[in-house]
Amino acid sequence: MIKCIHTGDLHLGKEFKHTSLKKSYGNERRREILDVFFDIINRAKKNKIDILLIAGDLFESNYLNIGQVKMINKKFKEISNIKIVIAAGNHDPIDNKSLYNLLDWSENVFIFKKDELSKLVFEDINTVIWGLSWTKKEEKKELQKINLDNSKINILLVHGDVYNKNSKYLPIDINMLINSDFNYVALGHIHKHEFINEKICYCGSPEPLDFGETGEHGIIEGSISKEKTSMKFQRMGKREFKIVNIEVNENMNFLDILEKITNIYTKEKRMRDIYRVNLIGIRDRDLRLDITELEERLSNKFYYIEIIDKLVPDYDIDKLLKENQNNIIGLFIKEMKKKNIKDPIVKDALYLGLEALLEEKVEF
Ligand SMILES: [Mn+2]
Repeated sequence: MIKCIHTGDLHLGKEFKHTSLKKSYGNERRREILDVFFDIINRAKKNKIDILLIAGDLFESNYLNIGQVKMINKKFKEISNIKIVIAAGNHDPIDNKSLYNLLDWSENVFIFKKDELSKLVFEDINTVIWGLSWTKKEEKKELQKINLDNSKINILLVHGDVYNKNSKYLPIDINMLINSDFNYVALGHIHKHEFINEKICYCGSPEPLDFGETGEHGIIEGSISKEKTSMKFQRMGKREFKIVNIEVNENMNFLDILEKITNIYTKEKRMRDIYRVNLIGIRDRDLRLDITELEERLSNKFYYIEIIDKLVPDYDIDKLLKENQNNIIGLFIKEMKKKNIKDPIVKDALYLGLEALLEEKVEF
């Protein structure tokens, strides 16, 4: 039995160019990702694991410098009795200017250098690790079938896409994996952790990178033997991305909305996580909602918040009907009035429909 940590998609050095994020925020995120990387190394040491698997995109080769790579190597050296096996991904490919080739790596670091499957045999722990690295930013090659030595523990380490056969990101035949005798398949590329079955898993990014990566993030950790694989998700991320819908109604003013947003989570969570708030529902037609002002007023209550205004104004239905007796807008209002307009679903449908119709009217 061997103890393993499976990680990948760290994207060390990533530049956060998202326009709505403040500049200082990008620098801080970069540091936090590095901190999570150090946390993983410390955890590997503390839990006395045998192998640390890194399934690609350890860093972003365009943004990391050699000094930072040396720092990563020094950390690897600190856990010299742990084998670190790396398969490069599309953000850190082994090409002619690869940072992987610029350094004498610590003796416990093993990097797959080819874009064809090869194996590393570790006799001392009776384990074979199969893997390949990307050598360019796109990899259309399909993963070929492998003959395994079943007297040993077999692990596959690869950065690729099991969901799309036509993917330009190394398509992998999922059925081939499911029907194989691998004791564990450590995948990278998809940033949300996901077990395809108990032996095949995407580790996800340990620290989430954007609003496409909501929910908990961390590593996969556990034990692997020829008889039994027991790998589990372990939360590691410092912050979470959260997308929240907040319902507004026509009786709420600026301060009411401000208060409602502030009260969504505890102070601890507000100061930790990264929020995108969608304002949904109906607003008072006289309320001029300045989103920038709202964000500014909330900036000391949240670590990070961005607000998206999806509100529909509270229309003066009778006035609109009077003005639009002979067109589609009037017809629409008359139809909707036949239903129960106090029903929130009918009301929403009426206001959303009016918004679309009135917008069109302005355009023509
Ligand atoms: Mn990635």
